Amino acid sequence: MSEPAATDAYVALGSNLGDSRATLAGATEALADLPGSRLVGASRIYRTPPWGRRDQPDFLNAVVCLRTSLSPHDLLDALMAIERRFGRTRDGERWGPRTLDLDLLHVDGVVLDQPRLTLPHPRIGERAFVLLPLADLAPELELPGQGRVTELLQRADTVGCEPVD
Ligand code: A4P
Ligand code: MG
Repeated sequence: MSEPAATDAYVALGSNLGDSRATLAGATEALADLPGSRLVGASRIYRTPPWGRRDQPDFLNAVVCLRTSLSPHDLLDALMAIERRFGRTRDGERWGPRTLDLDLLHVDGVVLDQPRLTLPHPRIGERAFVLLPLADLAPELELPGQGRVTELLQRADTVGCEPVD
């Protein structure tokens, strides 16, 4: 039986509770170990001011690229399982502090508009904490319906966002 074709998938990592550096390193390893997947790139790590809800600690953010034969829905399930493994709880509070947030940003060739999975992630263009690390990996990437990463980054508010390594 032939293997399903592999595609590039971009995953955003964020953390602002606990040992965020160790969490991002551990989560990157867990992503690289997913079945049918390998890590093809990892951005620098950025310290970023909290977006959406200001009264919480700064975040560390990064983006990784996986080449994977998992379907987008299977990949999303795997991201949620890794979040739980790193102590993520959902208290229903939107944009609140978290040990680990993994968002699926984009999968090459895939556009989806479902509540459970929207691709590309609909809020990439508003978020310097996603665009800065994504531009480390794929500045020329064209996000369907949103535009090219470098162009979105030029319009984003990057004040207070700094690489930490
Ligand atoms: N969902 C739909 N599409 C996707 C997708 N492409 N990737 C659904 C991931 N999930 C997707 O997510 C809510 C639902 O979105 C899921 O059930 C999934 O099926 P969630 O992770 O349960 O909830 P959440 O993380 O609180 O919501 P959301 O909207 O993902 O939060 P955000 O937008 O990630 O905001 N500031 C800085 N500087 N850095 C940050 O990383 N993060 C947040 C969290 C706020 N402020 C931040 C940061
Ligand atoms: Mg999320």
